[in-house]
Amino acid sequence: KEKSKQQVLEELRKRKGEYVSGEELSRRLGLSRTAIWKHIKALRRDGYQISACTRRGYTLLCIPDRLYPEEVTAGLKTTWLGRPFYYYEEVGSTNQVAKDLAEQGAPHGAAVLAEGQTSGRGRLGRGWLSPAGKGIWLSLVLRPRVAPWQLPQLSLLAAVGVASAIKEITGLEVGIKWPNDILSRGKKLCGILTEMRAEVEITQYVILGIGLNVNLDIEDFTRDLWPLATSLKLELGWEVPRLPLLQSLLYHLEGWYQIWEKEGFVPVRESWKKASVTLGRLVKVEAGNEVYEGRAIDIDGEGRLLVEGADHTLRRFTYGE
Ligand code: BT5
Repeated sequence: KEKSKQQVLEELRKRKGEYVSGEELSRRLGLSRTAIWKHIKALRRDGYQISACTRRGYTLLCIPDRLYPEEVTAGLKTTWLGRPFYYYEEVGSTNQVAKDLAEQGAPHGAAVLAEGQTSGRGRLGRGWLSPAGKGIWLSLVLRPRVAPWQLPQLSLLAAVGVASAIKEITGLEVGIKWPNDILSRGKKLCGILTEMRAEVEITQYVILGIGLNVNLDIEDFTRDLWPLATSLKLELGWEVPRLPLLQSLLYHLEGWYQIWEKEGFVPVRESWKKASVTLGRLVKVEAGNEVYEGRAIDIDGEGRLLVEGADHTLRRFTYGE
């Protein structure tokens, strides 16, 4: 039933801008006129705006602002990222769903997306606000063939990929705050949470969680986030279509991942440094129980942040705040 509904949609999509008669649809798809009408009604319930006109038939006016897997994969230019694509209306945390799927053997590149999350996760046990339909709440299952110590590079890579997609779709130049917050005018647009299962030498899988604030209005944020957080809509003043943004995000992430596999960390590092708002600044790094102050000098060849203290000693940080 789902399949023939998708076929009806496909026919209407092919002929966008014109009317297709119920008779023709029923002939092409081998379905009864009643069945066609039922599928039209179901598509409307999914949010597709379809006009029905006596004697002329049906025409697709508008697709819903939903990230349905059929819509996402229809225009997806990736070869492996986002395939398969798991879609949910609402989950606790897409990272948790992705982890469970990875444990059950989900392949490298599998994606989990939810319209809304009820207990979105930040780092270090913090939460992530994820109102329905307003953002891209996405987790990717990756199985990199690298040792666990190289994985911080992957989070930096993710930030570079997100920045590329935002630039392509909206033209907005964003900044990256170490390790991988995406900022606009100093406020957080996107957060990245990397979780993994690894042994000493072998990486089993990495879950790359990306939370991108797309069309949140100020009232969608809790008051405590007003000075700290923003969305693309708030930055640009217009509603950003999530579907092409998501497709671009997967495309750029795949592209950067492939560069990383072939050429190593050097090109990723260059791009990260260009977008960085951390380097050159006085910073306070919190790692574990330790707090270290100094100037952020560079990202080294392994992806660690180099901080020079007042006494000119250099410290390297893999993780931290
Ligand atoms: C992060 O944590 O920035 C990582 C966020 C990752 C979220 C994605 S969504 C898809 C996937 N599934 C999940 O369950 N998680 C991932 P951190 O650096 O710890 O930042 C968390 C802090 O940012 C919170 O304590 C708030 O202060 C703030 N915050 C919460 N929600 C926010 C939002 N929507 N936009 C901006 N800031 C937010």
